[in-house]
Amino acid sequence: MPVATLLPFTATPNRKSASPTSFRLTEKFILLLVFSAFITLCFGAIFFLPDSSKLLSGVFFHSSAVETNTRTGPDSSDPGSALNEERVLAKIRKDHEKALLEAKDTLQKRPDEIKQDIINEKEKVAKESMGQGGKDDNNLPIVEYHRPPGATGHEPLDPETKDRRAKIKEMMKHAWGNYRRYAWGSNELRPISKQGHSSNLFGSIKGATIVDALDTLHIMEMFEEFDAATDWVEKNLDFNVNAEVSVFEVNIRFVGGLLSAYYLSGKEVRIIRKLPVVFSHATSAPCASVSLFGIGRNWPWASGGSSILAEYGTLHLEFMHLSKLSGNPEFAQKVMNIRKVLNRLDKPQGLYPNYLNPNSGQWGQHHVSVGGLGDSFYEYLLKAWLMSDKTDEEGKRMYYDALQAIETNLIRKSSGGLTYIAEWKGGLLEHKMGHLTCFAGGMIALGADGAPSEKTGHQMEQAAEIARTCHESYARTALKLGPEAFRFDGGVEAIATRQNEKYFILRPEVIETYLYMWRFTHDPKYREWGWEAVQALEQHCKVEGGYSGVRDVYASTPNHDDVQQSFYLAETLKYLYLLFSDDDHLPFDHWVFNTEAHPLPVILKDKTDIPNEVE
Ligand code: DMJ
Repeated sequence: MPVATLLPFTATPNRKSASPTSFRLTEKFILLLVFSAFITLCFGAIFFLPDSSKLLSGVFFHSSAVETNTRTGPDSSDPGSALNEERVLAKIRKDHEKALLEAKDTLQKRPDEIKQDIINEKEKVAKESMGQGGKDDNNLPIVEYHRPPGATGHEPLDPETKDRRAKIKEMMKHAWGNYRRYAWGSNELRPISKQGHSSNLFGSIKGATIVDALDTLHIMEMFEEFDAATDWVEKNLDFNVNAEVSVFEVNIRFVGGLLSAYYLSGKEVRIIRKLPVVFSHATSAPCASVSLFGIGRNWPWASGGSSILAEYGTLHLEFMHLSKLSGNPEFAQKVMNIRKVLNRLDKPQGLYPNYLNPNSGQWGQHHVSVGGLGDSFYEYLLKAWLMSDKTDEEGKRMYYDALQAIETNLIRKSSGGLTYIAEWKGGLLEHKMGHLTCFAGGMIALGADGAPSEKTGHQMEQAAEIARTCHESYARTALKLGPEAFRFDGGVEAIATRQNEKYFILRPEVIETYLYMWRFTHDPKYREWGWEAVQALEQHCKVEGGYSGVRDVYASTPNHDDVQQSFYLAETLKYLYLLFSDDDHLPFDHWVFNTEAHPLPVILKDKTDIPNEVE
C-alpha cells in the first residue's frame, strides 16, 4: 500500500502545567491519515468508478485544477483531454477490477491471516516511510505550532454567569470522573450499571469518550484530566483494527477530536513532515482499504445500499486540516471533488436527497432532511467557507442555494405560529422535526451575516424562530427535555406522538443553537433556556454513576437508558460551558466547530497559516 508518512516535531509547550509526558501521536497520525485515505477511497469511489464516467468529466481528470480553480470550476478546453480521459478511464477500470479481486481474496482469508497481512502492511509502511536509506526525509517544511486566538478563556465578571459556568464544569467532572472510574478505555459509560459500553459505530476502536472529551477538558482547564486522557491516547488508541466502523463517526469524533486537542494545546503533538502518498492509487480503488479496515461498504438499510449525504458530505473540515498539517493537498482535493460532483448533479427543486447510489452516481430515494442523514452536509458547506477565511466561494454558493431551497420547500409555520423544518419525501412533506434538526437554528444564525444583505435580517429571524420552536419541544414535556422528534400534525405542535420518538439521549443540538443565538444577539433568554436545560439534566439525567439518557420525556419519572453518550462530553457540556463564557473564548471569527463541536481554527488566506494568538 502506498505510504502515509508523518514525522515528529515537538511543538513549543504553551501551558506551564502540562506534564512533560510525551503526547506522541506519530503513529496515531499515520493511522489517522491511512484511515482518512480509506474514507476518501470509500466515498471517493462513488465519484471515480467507471460507471460514473459522465460525472467524472471535468472533475477527477482535472483534479489538479480543483486546487487552483475552485471558484470557476475546472477548465474543459484542453483538446487532448478526451483521449486522455479514455486512457485514464481504461486504467481505472482495470485497476478497479484488480482491486475487487484483491478484496474478494481478502474476504476469503481467515481472521489470523488478515491480521498477519495487516502487520506486514504496517511494517512495509513504516519502512517506506523512512525513505530509501531508512532515514527521515526532511524535504518538507515543518508546520510550526501557533496557538490560535481565544484558545483559553477567563471567568465571566457577572457573578451569576460565573456560578453557572462553574456548575457546568462540575457536571463535566461528574461525567468524566465516572467514566474514568467505571469505563476507562471503553467507548462510553453505562452510568447505571457502572460499566463500559460500546456501540457498533466504532467497531473495535476504543476510547471514544476519551478522544471526544479531550478538547472539552482543555477548554474547562481540567488539565490533570487532559494529561491523563492524552496519555491514554498515546499508549492505547489503536486504529489498527480489522472491523467495520462508521466512517462518519470516526471522522467527526476521532479525527476531529485529535485535531482540536492539538490546536488548543499544542501539546507535543508530532506532526507531519513527509508527503503521504496514500492517494496514489485512489483512482482505482473501490470502497475498500487494502490494509487497516478491510472492505468498505454502505449500510444495507440505506435505500439499496446508497451512500448517505451527511456521511460523505461531512469530511471537509477535518480533511482541509489534514492537508494543512501534512502538507499533502490531496486530502483537500478529494473532498473538493466529492462536492464538485454533487454540485453538478440535477437536484429535485434544488434539494439534496439523502441517498446517492454509488454505482450509478444517481440519487436514490428522494428523501430530504435537515436532520438525520442530511444535517451536517449543509453545515459543512457553510463552515468550509468560513474556515477557509471566506475564500471557498463554491461552498458558500452551495450553502446559500441549498438554504433557499430548504426555505421554499421545507420550512413551514404551524397554525400556532411555530416555525419548523419538515422532511420531504418524494415531493410530500412529513410535518416532523427531529432533535437533530434543531442545530439548524445555530447554523442559519452563523450564516446570516454572509447572506446577501437583504436576507441577513430574515435569516436571523428564522434562526430565532427555530430556536423558539426547539425550546417549545422541551417546554412541552414532563421532564423539560426534548424528544428525539416532534410533530406538527394530528392536532399537535412540537410534541412527539410516537412512542419511539419520545426518548432523549443527552443530545446537544438545541443547546448548540442557544449558544449561537446568544453570541449573535446577547438576548438573555438564550442563557435562561440553557439554564433550564441544565436543571432538567441535573434533575432527571444525573445519576450516581454519571449522566444517562431517558426513554420517555413525557413520563413523570425518568426511565434511564443507561448510556452516557460521548457527545454529551464533547458537545452538550462544551456548548453549555461556552454559553456561560465570554464571547472571546473560542470566538467564531477564529474558530469553526466541527459537527461534533470540536473547534478547528480558521485557515487564514493571505498567510496560508492559522491565526496566531500573539499577533
Ligand atoms: C453528534 O455525534 C454530531 O453532532 C452529529 O453531527 C449528529 N449528532 C450527534 C449528537 O446528537
